[in-house]
Amino acid sequence: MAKAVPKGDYDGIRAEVRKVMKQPDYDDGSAGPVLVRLAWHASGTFSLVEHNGGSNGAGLRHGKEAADPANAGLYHAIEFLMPIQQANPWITHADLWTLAGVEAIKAMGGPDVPWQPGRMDYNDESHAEEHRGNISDRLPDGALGASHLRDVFGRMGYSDQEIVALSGAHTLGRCHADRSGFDGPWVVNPTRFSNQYFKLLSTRKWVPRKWDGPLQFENIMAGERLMMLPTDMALMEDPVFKEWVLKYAKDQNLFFKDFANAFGKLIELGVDRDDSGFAHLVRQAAKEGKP
Ligand code: DDH
Repeated sequence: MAKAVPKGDYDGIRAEVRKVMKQPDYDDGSAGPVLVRLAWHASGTFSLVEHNGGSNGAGLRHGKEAADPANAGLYHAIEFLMPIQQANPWITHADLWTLAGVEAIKAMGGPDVPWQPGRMDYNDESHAEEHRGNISDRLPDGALGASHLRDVFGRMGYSDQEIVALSGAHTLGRCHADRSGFDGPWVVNPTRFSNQYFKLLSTRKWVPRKWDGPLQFENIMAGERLMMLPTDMALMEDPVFKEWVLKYAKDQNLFFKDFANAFGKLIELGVDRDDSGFAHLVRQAAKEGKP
């Protein structure tokens, strides 16, 4: 049972997030990585051009977005957070998910990511449909390459450097064959936020795994089968991406600083606050032809 904290006490909510992160029977004993992925997938549907998608609304609880195969397994994260929201109905799901992501990053040893409240929730699928527009197929496909990364992240307004910084989140967690089809963690200690992903990506020899599943790359380290997706490998194949991989592999402080900026921007995508601090229904602005 989560604790009820006073309205507006976001530090109190952060403390509750730290408690639910401890999940001895789940994955590597922590809900942290899947909480980070929830914050990312809730936000990463944003389009600068259509001015829809993004973390406002927490639409991933409903209909089409919940059923998107890219979001398979994220119900675990939603369920881990549910008791906190039930004990504290004053916080929106959209605020809770993004706050849980940034608190998980910090609790796992990562940087402080800027966060502010004010997101609203879509109450149900028809409310979501009305406001979010068509945001299908917007999340990245791990089987593809560098131009796909630039398409997906360019749509959100990200530079090459920011794409590489954000990809460093794969130092956390793992792939699950029953969710994405891919399998395994990227690093040996997947609940510790560090620049290990860039170190391993740039220094180990990655070979295609011989198995029945989709193409992924592997390296055996300390008896563990580590993995890279084709999109991870693309960061070493593209000369501009590679330069940033090497920089982040050498300089963890630079990675932390750039990651905090890029993740902070991610969870703000599509959140246009009004004077009272609450998010507009951004779809409305798009309908009226405003940029
Ligand atoms: Fe990721 N990611 N991600 N990812 N991601 C997966 C897991 C996790 C891609 C594909 C996958 C980001 C970018 C990309 C996290 C964070 C972030 C899985 C495995 C796939 C597949 C899912 C499963 O089977 O459970 C691709 C492709 C990209 C890309 O093209 C760039 C970004 C930007 C982030 C971020 O947070 C900023 C995290 C954390 C996980 C581990 C989840 C878990 O349950 O553990």
